[in-house]
Amino acid sequence: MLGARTLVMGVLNVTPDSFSDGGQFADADAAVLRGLALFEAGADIVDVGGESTRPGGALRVDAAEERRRVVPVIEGLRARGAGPISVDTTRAEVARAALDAGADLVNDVSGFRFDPGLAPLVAERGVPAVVMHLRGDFTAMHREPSYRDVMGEVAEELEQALRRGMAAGVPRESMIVDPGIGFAKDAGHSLEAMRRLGELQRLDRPVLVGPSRKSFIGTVLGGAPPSERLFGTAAAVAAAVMAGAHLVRVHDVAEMAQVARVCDAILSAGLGGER
Ligand code: PMM
Repeated sequence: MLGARTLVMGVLNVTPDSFSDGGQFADADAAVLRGLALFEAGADIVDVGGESTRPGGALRVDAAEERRRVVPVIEGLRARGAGPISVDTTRAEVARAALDAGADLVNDVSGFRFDPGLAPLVAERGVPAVVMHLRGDFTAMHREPSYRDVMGEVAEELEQALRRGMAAGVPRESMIVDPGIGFAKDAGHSLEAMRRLGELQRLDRPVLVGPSRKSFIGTVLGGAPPSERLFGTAAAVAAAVMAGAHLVRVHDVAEMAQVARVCDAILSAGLGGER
């Protein structure tokens, strides 16, 4: 749907634990350099986020702080001629400031559920948006998720997210869907969602998948910590591309761009160039 090549979205988390403790400006500078390095390594888009959604790190920062983290980084990247930038936020206030600073798209892990002002803003600005699947809020989403049919329900709830967007005036064609690997899903749910990714094609939208370094990989690998999930991430990225993902959201951009390129080549081999 986006062409023959899988796009790579590089993760740029601007949270206090992400960079050295050299103060706010030093952190922003370091984040800008890191973002430029992600493009250099092959990222097609860099996703800038100022709020951690990790289990245990779920205490929400306030909107002003989230804005203070992401805006200087987006401005810095824009000033340095960086490529497309997305802002990873669930809040309209943060998204507005990020778009004003030069962001090109909005990545909302709540699928237009947390902030009723976000979809109208996306509509008004005419930018694309990622709608991700998530149940509950930032705290509840890590507790005992339960599904009868994980991918059936994810697809149905993503359709509802698309409808929330459309009701606010966001064209269906400008939304990208994401099954939300690791969000309100235990390891078994995440693995099954990865296996059944192809079922999201019925939504007729590009699919983004973010398996990078996530805990389901650690579970499969007998408790490997995030720093030891590189090959597991490569396997998950390969599986996602082979199952039809159009974009992958990853931390290890150079490595995963290679994985995606090889999978793309396999998918298009013998087909005369188009997948
Ligand atoms: N995962 C995280 C944050 N934002 N956005 C989308 N669209 N999809 C994801 O899977 C996703 C996301 C959490 O991962 P991180 O803390 O490693 O960035």
